[in-house]
Amino acid sequence: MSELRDRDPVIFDAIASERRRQLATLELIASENFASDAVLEALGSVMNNKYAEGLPRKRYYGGCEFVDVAEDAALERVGRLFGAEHANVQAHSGATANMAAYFAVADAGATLLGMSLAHGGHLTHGHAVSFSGRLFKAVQYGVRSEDGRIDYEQMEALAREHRPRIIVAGASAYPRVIDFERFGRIAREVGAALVVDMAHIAGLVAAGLHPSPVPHADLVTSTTHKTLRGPRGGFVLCRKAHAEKLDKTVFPMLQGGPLMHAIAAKAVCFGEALTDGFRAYQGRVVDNARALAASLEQHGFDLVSGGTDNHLVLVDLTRRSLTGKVAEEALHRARIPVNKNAVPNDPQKPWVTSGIRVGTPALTTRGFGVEEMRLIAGWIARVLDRPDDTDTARAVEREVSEVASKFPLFAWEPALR
Ligand code: DSN
Repeated sequence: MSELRDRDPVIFDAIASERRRQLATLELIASENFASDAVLEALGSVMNNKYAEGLPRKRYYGGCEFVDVAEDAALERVGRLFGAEHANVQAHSGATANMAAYFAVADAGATLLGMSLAHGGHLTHGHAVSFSGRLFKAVQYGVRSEDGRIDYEQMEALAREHRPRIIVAGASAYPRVIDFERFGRIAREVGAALVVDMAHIAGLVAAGLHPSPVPHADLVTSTTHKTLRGPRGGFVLCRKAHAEKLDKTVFPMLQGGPLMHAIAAKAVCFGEALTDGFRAYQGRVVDNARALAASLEQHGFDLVSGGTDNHLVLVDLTRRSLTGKVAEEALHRARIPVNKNAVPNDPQKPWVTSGIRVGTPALTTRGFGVEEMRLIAGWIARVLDRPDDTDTARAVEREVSEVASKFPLFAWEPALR
């Protein structure tokens, strides 16, 4: 870091401040995590300097023998981790991974059936402002209002009515197990390709704590930085039959040069995810989410679907006459980052919302356990009981800081980055 301090103090200070922020706050944003020092070392390496369009041993540039080692390792490890027939690890992000998966099996103008963002899906599953809603004819399914669970009957009826080319399963704010087998059955019945976006739950799937989509889907997409705890980026798994089309869709159709430093870091992440320690970590993520959900309920919060099976909890603030925006800002003042999130049938606009989404992957990486989850639920309740009261926020912030200072960024790694 000293080189950076001398050459660019503005950016050095911004990074130092961000590091302090990450240490001093209780990160509850469900899609965030803390990558290991080994991942960050690969990410900040000279592999950044190499152009390598193509695939290992089939590149458009010379001098690729060492980046090939990294990409081969990433491909072998991710294949072993998820039991996939084929993988492509070059997608720059989850959105690009989804785009590549869709265009591997469909052309623009095809019908795509995905879960509505307003019900816990994702922008790239057919929302009008995303490429997925602009280039495809999007049809959207959601969750049942009575129990917050995916409305499989609605999804199947829409599939039979619209005969989509693509059915997308997967979510960014859904706390329950997803029945990928059922999605696979209806996809086969209507002649659709099933694309599963497992970005949020990839770590749980790797650890065997959520049923795998791989046996049921034509293509599976993911990011590497959420529960998987790697560098920011994406990847796609698929059946052999789609392999050639997928690779050609990632490059040259959608992307140029792959980010070889990110691919090296993905290889490190997949290697970590193959360990027993990672599986144990995912178990703690789920235990912590259950404890957090139970404590929040004890404090009188309404939870969408009444609880959680995975790493996240969706809190419905409607009965408290609170918006997600107000809650997010109040918790931010107490150093508890969360994100405002729409709840099913939310009357508020997307930048206001009636809920917050909280998740346990990041704090579990830091070593937080069930006891701390109970403390956190109590702090959330205190702040949200009096969201405008700065004295309460300050008092909670002091307690947060005391607990945060007891946990290094990585429970399993003494070095702080
Ligand atoms: N932005 C991610 C999330 O927070 O879930 C999804 O892309």
